[in-house]
Amino acid sequence: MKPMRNTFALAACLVLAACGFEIQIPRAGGPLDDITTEQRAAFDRGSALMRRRFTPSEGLGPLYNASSCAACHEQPVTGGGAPNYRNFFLVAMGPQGSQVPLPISNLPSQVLPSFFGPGFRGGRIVVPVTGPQGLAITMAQRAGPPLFGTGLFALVTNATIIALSDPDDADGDGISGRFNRAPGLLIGRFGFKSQANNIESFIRGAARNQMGVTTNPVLGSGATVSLSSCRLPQVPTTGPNDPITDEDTVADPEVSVPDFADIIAFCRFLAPPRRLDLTAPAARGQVLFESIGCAKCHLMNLTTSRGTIQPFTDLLIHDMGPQLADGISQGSPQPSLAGIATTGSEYRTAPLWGAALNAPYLHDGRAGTLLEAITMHAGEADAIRITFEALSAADQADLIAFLEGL
Ligand code: HEC
Ligand code: HEC
Ligand SMILES: [Ca+2]
Ligand SMILES: [Ca+2]
Ligand SMILES: [Ca+2]
Repeated sequence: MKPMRNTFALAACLVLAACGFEIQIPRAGGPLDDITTEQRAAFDRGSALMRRRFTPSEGLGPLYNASSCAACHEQPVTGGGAPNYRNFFLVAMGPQGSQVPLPISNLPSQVLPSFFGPGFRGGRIVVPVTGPQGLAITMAQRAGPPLFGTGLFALVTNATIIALSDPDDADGDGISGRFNRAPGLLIGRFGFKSQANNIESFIRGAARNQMGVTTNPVLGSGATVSLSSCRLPQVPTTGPNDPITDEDTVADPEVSVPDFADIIAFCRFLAPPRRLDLTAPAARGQVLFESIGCAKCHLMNLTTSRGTIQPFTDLLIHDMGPQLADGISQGSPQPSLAGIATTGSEYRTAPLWGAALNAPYLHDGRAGTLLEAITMHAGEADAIRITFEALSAADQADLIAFLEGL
């Protein structure tokens, strides 16, 4: 038995050596390379704080889904995404466009918490089929997305996003992406529907709604991309310059301002994944990716105030058809001639950098593989998906090889 195992170990070492040591360098999880020493120190402290598990006596709850940020942002390393068992539910009451959180258990947002802290009644919130006066109840799932490079979206100017939008498909290519706006009419970049503009506000919402952890502002409205005032996207009663409080007995804020600043620094400075060298199949795949139209939404190059990045998104929201539609309306989308004021079937073009590291895919993690994610495209992407499905198996494999190297 023992010699056998050694033989396996030796063989494994030889295989690794033959592949070179490149596979051992993590492709993601490190900081941007042009940050200062102090920013780097804040990033490192922030990484540890992402993994910090809060206990009820430190402020966890009273309602929560997870006890740390990393619970939903840890695959394959801190700052990544999460497997489907970490999915949470959104519950919205009322018609699209004026949806509100469920009027029970002091829910601060549309995020449905799975757990109750001490002092609160145990068990789960029972979601009624319809609300008071027969108001519609809409439920949807969300899967934790990777945060690699996400902070760079704050450096894309509003003018860039506005110039990319084509709400009425004036150029007739079948694609009518529009920008979404956070409350205060600020152009959105963050979240699955580009519903948020200020990354600090977004994270304060996550801490409150996912962990029951309260925070004070660090930069406050100073962190909005247009530097004007804005309200928290998921905490309707609190502005970005206001402290968040909750109803447990732990003094607020439950995370100190310096610690919270480090968490924000981690999210702002987390670098995009390192791209792999372009293999011959991947190079052929890139040509197909562009020629069949994937790059119309998954835009290769995006200009930022610090140079060009390759996130493969336009940060616009697109109608993805009835199967992917979730009936949840977030933000105030750019007006269009079609007059649709809600985002129930629209999503931000998913960034494809690090695609190989990002499974499961789509807003609720319903796709387990890249191929599945592609074949679930509809709506504005209908014609392009049909073109993809008509490709030979070899061409499809090349296109996926391209995605795997991003
Ligand atoms: C229960 C799971 C869960 C927890 C816990 C959680 N997140 Fe998230 N996170 C998500 C999901 C899901 C989204 C996408 C939400 C949406 O857009 O509706 C998200 C989005 C984000 C985004 C924006 C990503 C983008 O592409 O625009 C950031 C930044 C972020 N989270 C940081 C954090 C931080 C920091 C914490 C801890 C304070 C945290 N998250 C806790 C699940 C979670
Ligand atoms: C009309 C715009 C549009 C076009 C065209 C388009 N996509 Fe997408 N793509 C999206 C949107 C929006 C999402 C996110 C949908 C969701 O979250 O439910 C997405 C998600 C994805 C994902 C999942 C990524 C993740 O992390 O969840 C992959 C992979 C993908 N697209 C690849 C492609 C490929 C390959 C093509 C060309 C065959 C293509 N897309 C064409 C808009 C588009
Ligand atoms: Ca608390
Ligand atoms: Ca168009
Ligand atoms: Ca408290």
